[in-house]
Parts: sequence; structure tokens; C-alpha cells
Amino acid sequence: MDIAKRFSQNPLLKPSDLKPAITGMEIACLLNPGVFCYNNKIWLLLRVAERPVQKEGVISFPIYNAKGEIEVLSFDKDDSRLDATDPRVIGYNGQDYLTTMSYLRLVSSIDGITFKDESEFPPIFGNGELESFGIEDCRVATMDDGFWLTFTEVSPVAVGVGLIHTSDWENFDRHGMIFPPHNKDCAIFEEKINGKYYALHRPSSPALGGNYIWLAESPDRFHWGNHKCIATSRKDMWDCARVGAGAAPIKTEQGWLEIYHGADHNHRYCLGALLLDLYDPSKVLARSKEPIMEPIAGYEQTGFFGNVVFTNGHLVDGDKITMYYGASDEVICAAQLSITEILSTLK
Ligand code: MAN
Repeated sequence: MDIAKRFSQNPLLKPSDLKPAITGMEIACLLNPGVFCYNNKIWLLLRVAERPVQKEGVISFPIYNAKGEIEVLSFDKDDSRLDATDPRVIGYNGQDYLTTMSYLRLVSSIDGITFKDESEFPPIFGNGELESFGIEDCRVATMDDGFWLTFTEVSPVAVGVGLIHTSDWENFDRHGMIFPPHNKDCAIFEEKINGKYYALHRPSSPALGGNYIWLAESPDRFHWGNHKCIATSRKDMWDCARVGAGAAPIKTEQGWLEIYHGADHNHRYCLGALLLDLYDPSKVLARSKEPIMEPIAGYEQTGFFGNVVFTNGHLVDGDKITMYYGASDEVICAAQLSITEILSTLK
């Protein structure tokens, strides 16, 4: 059952609301923001996906070249070596590329509804070989020693998880790739458990196994080990093809509550919940049988890549979760959920 109360103002942000940050590009999509509070304001760290304005008969997209400069590649649409069936990915002659280049960008708000561009804060662009196709879907863990950003690094050799630390959103310490390929959807718990840091992450195993949610622990957030698989995809269910963590788990009296995404074989993305033991988060106490949110609004069904609700950021105030999410991989929306109500669906 869908229990998300969508904001009547949705979508809160669409591509035309912002100016492209890369010269000569247009914004194709706004996606999946990280969320945090800073300086008495609510902030979204948006994933912005840009590409050149598309010309008739040609598909063109940006990459970073070896010198770290943006370069545009173009293929004729009728070239038989081209596979452009998925709007997100281009296959050409055995090599995969992305149709857009993603980077991270800050917007802020007083009321959590109207967001304004924060152009005095620099966007975070992909940097170096492992991010030459861009960076995506950043989770922001707010901890007593600053903000810990985990995001997807994309390049021709891999999809993995990168880590950045910042305290002021102007100076960034890049710590490289913390979860090697193929891995994404990494959410760090915002406090230690039994003296250790924990994170959810999503490796993919191409042979045995699949796209499952794992738990890892760390003494310092840079070195991760003791990996355990805690949630697999489930045959014939709404999350039968892949699952992945959303934002940092929410501490409740009954356990750590994690809102995660699951997709089926038609790439329909819904959200569900996991409840993890407070003292041993590798123990799954409960899991949604049915989604708690499904793509049912028009803006969630039609867009750059339709039938998607995808979240990796929220604010919690008592029982109330204000969840920000990407709809149809194109616009930014928000919805409210009650922790008590989510927990009651897990009984
Ligand atoms: C993947 C990621 C997300 C995206 C979904 C739906 O999980 O690339 O960023 O929102 O697919 O396309």
C-alpha cells in the first residue's frame, strides 16, 4: 500500500529551474538528492545530469578526457553499432557510455518546499579517471565531525562508491573509492554502534547472487570489512530484480529503519522498508512485503525514465519523515511518511 503523502507542490524542481553548469550543455534531468540541514536551512545535494542540446539524427554526450577536460562524443543514430534503447545508457561497438554527465549541486530552502540555487557554493564535479563519466546519487551522512558523502563514481572501467568529507561545503576532502566495483547505493549510519561505523552498500554479483544490500563495518569510515549480505532481491515480487539502500538508516525504538528501493524486471522502481536490530544491524527484523511507495503520480510515471521513485535523502522530525526523491529520473519531489505507520506495515 502506498502510504506516502506527496507534496501538492510536486515537482519541487525541474531541469528548467536551474542553469546548466557546463558550458554548451543543457540540463536533461534532476535526480535523487542527498539531504541535510546546515546554517538553519534545508539543503538538497542534487544530482544534475547534463548533455549537449541534441541535434537531429545524432546522439551526443559528454565525458571527461584524460586531461580532465569535457569532451563531447557523437554517434549517428542509424549506425548499426549503436544501441540506444535505454535512455540512460549508450552501447556502441561493445563499449558502454552514459547519455548524460552527472555532477552534484547544492540548492537550499527555508520551508523545505521552495529551493533556490546556491551558486556561491561550488558544484562537485567528477574528478579523475574513476569519475570520467560523472558522479551520482549522493547520500549525506550528518555526523558530529561533519558531513560524509557517499556517491556513485562512474567510468569506463567501473561503477563504485566514492567518499568525500566536508564541514563547510566549500572545502572537500576526497578519499577515493571506498567500495570497489560493481557497487553503489552506499549509506553510512549516522552514529557508531558498539564502537564501530556501519554502512549499507550494494555490490552486484554477476554469477551467483545478484544486486543485494550488504552491511559493512569500519573503524574509521575509510576501511570497510566484515561484509554481510542482509537483503536479497525476491523472486516474483516488486523487488525481484535489484534492491539498494536509500539514505542513512533512521534510529527508532524498534530498530534501524531503512527505506530502500527495489526494482522489478521492467525497471519499475518502488520503495520499501527494512527494520534492522539496533545493536546488531546485520539482523533483519522485518521487511516490507508490499511497497510503501510506488510510482503512481503522473510525474512518477512519465519522464526521462518513467515509473521510478528513487530516494537517498530525508529529514526526520519526531515521527515525521520528509523524504525527497527523484521521480521518473527527471524531477525532484517530496513526500511525508510517518515512522509509526511504516513500522505498522512491517508487523
Ligand atoms: C539506478 C540509478 C539511479 C536511477 C535508477 C532508475 O538505480 O542510476 O540513479 O534513478 O537506476 O533509472
